[in-house]
Amino acid sequence: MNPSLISLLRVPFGLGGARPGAELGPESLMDAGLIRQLAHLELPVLDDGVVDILSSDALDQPRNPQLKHLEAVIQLNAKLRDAVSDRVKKALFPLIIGGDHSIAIGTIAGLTKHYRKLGVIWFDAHGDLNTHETTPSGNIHGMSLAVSLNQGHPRLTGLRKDSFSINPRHVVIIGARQLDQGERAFIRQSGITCFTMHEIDRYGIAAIMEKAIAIVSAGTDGVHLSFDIDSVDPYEAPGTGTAVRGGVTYREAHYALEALHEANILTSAEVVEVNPLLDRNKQTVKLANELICSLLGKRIL
Ligand code: 4U7
Ligand code: MN
Ligand code: MN
Ligand code: MN
Repeated sequence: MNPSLISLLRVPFGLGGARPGAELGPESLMDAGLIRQLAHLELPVLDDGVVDILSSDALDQPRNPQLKHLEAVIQLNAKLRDAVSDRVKKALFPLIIGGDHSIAIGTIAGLTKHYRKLGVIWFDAHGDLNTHETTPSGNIHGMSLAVSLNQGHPRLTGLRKDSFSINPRHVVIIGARQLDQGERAFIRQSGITCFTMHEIDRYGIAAIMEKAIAIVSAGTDGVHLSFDIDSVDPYEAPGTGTAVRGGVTYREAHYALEALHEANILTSAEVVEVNPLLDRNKQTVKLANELICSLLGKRIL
């Protein structure tokens, strides 16, 4: 990672997902000592504020079952896009803590106002490649990678109108184990690389990270990590809204993020989908903080 100053942005937003609680993620990570832990690593971190929706007006829009809470998602992501863009302009390293995964729309829209060829590593049990036409749930957190690749409802892709497009060949999903029909077609047709749990089992996490790092860093001018905590097995990370068993282990998750630190390719990162209301003994909250520390260079020796 760049030695640059880290701008920590908190995004207490949960309306992109179905289950209440993801909006409490940032507060719970802070309460569990995130700032203190980062200070311990002697990292330059700027506690850089909260990005939230302005009013609840947006929550009262007519219900669209294919795009739930569309107005709130748009309002939040427009603000987040502009905040992230501002931090990149100031040469800061944006570190975003969510919040549900719909916030990746704003994060990535802000990044791609500057990065012309952004690479993306998307850790997730899911593909987040649905559109309003393929979604089985209507929850926009299942559409954020599609929107970031300019696919989906024009109100959502419109958030990216002043942003550079991302080449799907510079996108790698890691940890997938629950893909919907439309998402499989999307992956096949787009050229995205998807390392499912099957490939992690076969090659091991070290080889997968090596391949992923090569793919996102060749011919790109920046690399974003979007880390959905549900990529981790629910045995280790029960506190998340759409848990799927058979995920990456505690050690695999740490190794993956340590390898990203070592590779020194990231220009931004976000951690999403921590839901303290569904957690057990703050296990998931603590894990999220530990993983952020690994990503930013915490070493065992
Ligand atoms: B998350 C789902 F149908 N694919 O679209 C959908 F399985 O950000 C889940 O990865 C999406 O947590 C999960 O609703 C979104 C479902
Ligand atoms: Mn996700
Ligand atoms: Mn997920
Ligand atoms: Mn989830």
